[in-house]
Amino acid sequence: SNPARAVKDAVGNAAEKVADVLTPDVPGAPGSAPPPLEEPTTPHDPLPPKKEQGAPETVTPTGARTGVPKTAKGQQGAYLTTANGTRLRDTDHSLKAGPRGPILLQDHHFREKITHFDHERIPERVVHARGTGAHGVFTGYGTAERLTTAGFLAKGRETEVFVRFSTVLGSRGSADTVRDTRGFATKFYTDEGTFDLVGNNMPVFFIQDAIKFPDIIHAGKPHPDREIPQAQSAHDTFWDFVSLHTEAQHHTIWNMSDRGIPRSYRTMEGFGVHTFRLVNAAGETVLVKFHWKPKLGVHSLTWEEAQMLNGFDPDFHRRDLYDAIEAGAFPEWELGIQVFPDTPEETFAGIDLLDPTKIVPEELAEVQPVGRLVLNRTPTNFFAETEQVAFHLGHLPPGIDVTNDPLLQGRLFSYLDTQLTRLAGPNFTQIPINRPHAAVNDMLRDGFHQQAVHAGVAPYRPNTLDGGNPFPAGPDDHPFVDVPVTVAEAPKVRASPASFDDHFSQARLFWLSMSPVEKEHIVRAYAFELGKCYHQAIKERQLRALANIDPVLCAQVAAGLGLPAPQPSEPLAEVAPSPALSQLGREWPSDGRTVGIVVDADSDPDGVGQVRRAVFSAGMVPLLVAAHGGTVDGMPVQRSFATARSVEFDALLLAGAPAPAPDALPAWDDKAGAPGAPGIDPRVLLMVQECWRHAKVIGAWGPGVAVLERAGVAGTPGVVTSGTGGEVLDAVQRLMAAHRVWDRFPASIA
Ligand code: HDD
Repeated sequence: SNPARAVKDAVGNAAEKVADVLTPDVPGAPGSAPPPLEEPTTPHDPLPPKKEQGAPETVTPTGARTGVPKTAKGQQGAYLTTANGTRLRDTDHSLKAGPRGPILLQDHHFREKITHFDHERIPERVVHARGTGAHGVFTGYGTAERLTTAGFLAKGRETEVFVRFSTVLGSRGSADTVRDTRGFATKFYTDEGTFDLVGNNMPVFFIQDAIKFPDIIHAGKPHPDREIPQAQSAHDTFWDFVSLHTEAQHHTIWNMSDRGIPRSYRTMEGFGVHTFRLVNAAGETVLVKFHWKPKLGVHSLTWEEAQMLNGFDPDFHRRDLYDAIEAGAFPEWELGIQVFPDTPEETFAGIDLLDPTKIVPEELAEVQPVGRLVLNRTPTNFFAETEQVAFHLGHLPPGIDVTNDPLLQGRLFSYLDTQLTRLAGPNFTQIPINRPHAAVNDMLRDGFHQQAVHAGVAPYRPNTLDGGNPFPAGPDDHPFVDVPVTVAEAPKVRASPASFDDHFSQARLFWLSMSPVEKEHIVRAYAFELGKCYHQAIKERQLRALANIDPVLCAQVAAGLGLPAPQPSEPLAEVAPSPALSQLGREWPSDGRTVGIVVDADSDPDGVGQVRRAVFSAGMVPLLVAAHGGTVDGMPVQRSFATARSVEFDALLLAGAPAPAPDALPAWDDKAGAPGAPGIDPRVLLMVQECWRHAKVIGAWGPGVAVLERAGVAGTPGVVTSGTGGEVLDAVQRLMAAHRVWDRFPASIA
């Protein structure tokens, strides 16, 4: 398929929408006076309500009205009121005994305002506290119809969804680009009840039994004495645990790989991790694993980029998701399933399907597409939607059931339980973002924050007083089916199956599947993380685990730590690599990618204008970078040298060779300047050097070519210096399909 065409199709008229934002007749763009920003004084209604602001609707046992108007919303009328709707004249001064006097206890408005404020925060999630979400639509392909009755997978069926992406370890205010697993939780509001697919961007987990979850999380969270380090695994308690608890080694090598530092939420795969059971109308079952495949491919940051971004833009992933959606470059994934026969052994190709530390390589069981997800709307209010959304693995629609994976079984308890504290009670499914889109007629009553005004007198069954309502669904009314799986007669034990004892074979499979450059990144990640540990014994113990994965990996990490490489304690597993696990070797569309364009007074304005438009129509985002804000040749400057940093760009174009500006603000924090080519602003040189180091495509035309020559990078792989601006952009875009200029990384590992 033609990637450029795919980009066009994907972005469609949305790219035009972005282009509109920068056309001269839009307020704020050059050529028209910016609108005055004055406080409006004529009372008018607030913004019209959005769908998600509607209050929960409740079906009563007798079908009578609930008393809660469906249109209830947070903001009505033009005037400021108390929480009880009394209009207020003044909210800027407390009621005092004279202008200089003390505040009166009787000031009920003051007390209401401050009391509410004092209670604005709710507990953050105990894990996955840092996250961001978006609304979208899922469309079924109908390809799974033979396997499951789940209606949302039917051909052409559209289902609204809300997705929340997250990191695991950090607090709510921590940085986005830390090395960590990412959460990928999807709420499908199906008309047969809500389905929550609560997955990660890695297909395996640290532990095989949910009872160990507090252990791995206590080990990964900051040390309890000093509460550092924040949002990272590079510390003693994490490595103490994973080196002792070797079933964590497979997930850990994924975390140490580039998958631990995604370029964007849009470029992550998602995995349901566990094996689930699908059941069709005839009651036949199969076992499946869920996969999300991103349309843009799987891409990662480099470690240096990730570290820089944590300072330069700690909200990088959040911003990237919102910007892409608001620009119309809607993120897309295909949902796929790997299908396995539901045999009593629950294994496939010798792999235990109940062991969440194991994958089934795609080469052995193809991922078959069953539907498509498009994220097309950002939340209206972060707290109401993204913070209050509550996922739970027990939110299952008819046609999908669980298996006995002991991690999944424990999760079925934890997700309901955690909301009771986090959302303060059992009625969290009535919060608008959690409200099912299917009709609800339960017999759950009362509790904190009950929103429904239930009618009737008989929330019990059987009853005659409410006319027998609600009625259990018959077999033809499409109820949830608990698959009648036979439970083996077995002694009550605290034990795992013997197959769960294999802790290294798949970590080795992952290592052997990596390209040389990916292997090198893994080595460096281990060397960094273990290098941050204080206890020698922990480093040595982790090296012993690496020896059981691969001798080259172990030797290289040991060299980085300055320690001897131990011998394996068990024979190395004979495993075939899975090429599908590597991120390299394929080409992808470049929708929503960011291209920095450096300009100065000598740049050719027509050429720059054309390149900018061409970047737009290719579905990417051009950012004009110049010495100062404002405009250059009538074009708005989006980044000045003071606000730009290379890590924001996927590719860099130079249409000028800006000289240092001695009379403007100092070019550098340190006025002595920075080393580099004389006559070129050192911040531009730094941008070029960083982009080159991070293996990004760089292009230049006109005076810009001189910058690349002076920076010493002209003529190296992935640096385009010949042709017009348009020709340079074409060549740059072709190279961007591989994400990075991989040839630029020296590969020392075969
Ligand atoms: Fe979990 C949140 C994913 C194992 C207990 N988990 C949470 C979120 C994701 C995952 C994406 C964030 C949901 C959101 O955005 O609101 N968790 C996973 C995956 C696991 C996993 C893919 C293994 C395959 N989790 C796991 C175990 C337990 C938990 C074994 C407990 C026994 N997870 C929780 C939790 C959280 C949570 C404490 C915190 C906030 C929440 O649930 O709603 O219940």
